Amino acid sequence: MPYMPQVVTRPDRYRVHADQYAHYQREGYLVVPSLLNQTDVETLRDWADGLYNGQIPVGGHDPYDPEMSAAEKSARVTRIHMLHRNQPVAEWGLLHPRLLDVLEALIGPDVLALQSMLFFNPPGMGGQGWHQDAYYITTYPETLIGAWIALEDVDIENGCLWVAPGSSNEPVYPDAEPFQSVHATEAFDSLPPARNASSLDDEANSLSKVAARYPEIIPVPMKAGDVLFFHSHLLHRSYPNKTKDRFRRAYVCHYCNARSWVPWNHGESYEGDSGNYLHILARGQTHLPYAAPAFGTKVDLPVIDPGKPAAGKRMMAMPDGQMMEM
Ligand SMILES: O=C(O)CCC(=O)C(=O)O
Repeated sequence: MPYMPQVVTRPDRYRVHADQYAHYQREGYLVVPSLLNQTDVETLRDWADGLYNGQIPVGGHDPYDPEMSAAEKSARVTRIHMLHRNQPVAEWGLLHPRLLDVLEALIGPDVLALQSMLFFNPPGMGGQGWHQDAYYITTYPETLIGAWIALEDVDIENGCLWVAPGSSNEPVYPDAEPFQSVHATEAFDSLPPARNASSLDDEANSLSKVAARYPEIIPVPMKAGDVLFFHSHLLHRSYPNKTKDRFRRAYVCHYCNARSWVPWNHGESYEGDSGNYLHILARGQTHLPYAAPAFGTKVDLPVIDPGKPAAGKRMMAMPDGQMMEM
């Protein structure tokens, strides 16, 4: 079937600069300031507030008690996963066209939306030790990427993310249990298992030592509406919110190239040998199965005319060493 990626033009389309692309490839992360406007951030934040305060019911959590104290609320929930499967606003945020514009440039053209996580991190809560996201979400070939959307200003005090720039060049350190989280471990001469990945205890978490080999480990302070894109091999972490009166709300979503095979469904079962059919095609096309948005969020997929020849250039090497267009 003839298919060439076609960029959909919109007046607010975000165009990635070559320097931004190179920064992402070199350092393993990229912050795009003000990718979401304040209206969109408020939509996500109001929704997060509704969930946190119990006005919007969340499956799997205790029913709302209007008398709950701040301490009871924060003990009730610090983060919620996969909300895009049952909440229209979560699906809208996951498939936000400006996020997809950047993803199309960094891992596209074909983009599959896999996962969503809403972090509340009220005062005193949250924090996740050093880890690599590809340890948790498997994509073959590995094309996983995270998009960390700041729903309010984040800094060292309220628990922003920290990254080890360049650590995206590390392999994924596998689970102690073989075959659970990484491919081809036998292809490596020595690949020590990740012990206690994500633990806040740096002595227990073996990835702390890998991160410490990097010359700088930096915090990533952000303004509400900024988005941090980060490579799935990048070592990153966060600390608990140290403030007494500020939340650290973030909406964090994961994507991969839609041509990757994804034997993953957030720990849930799936039919057959891959979960691709459960994940939403957000841009482009794929030869693999995929899902459509459940709540009708619009995605820009190309209309393919099977009768139209592919638009790609075909080149041929000439005897004099030059390339000629056919
Ligand atoms: O936001 C956080 O505290 C941790 C997020 C994170 O590490 C991730 O999404 O992989």
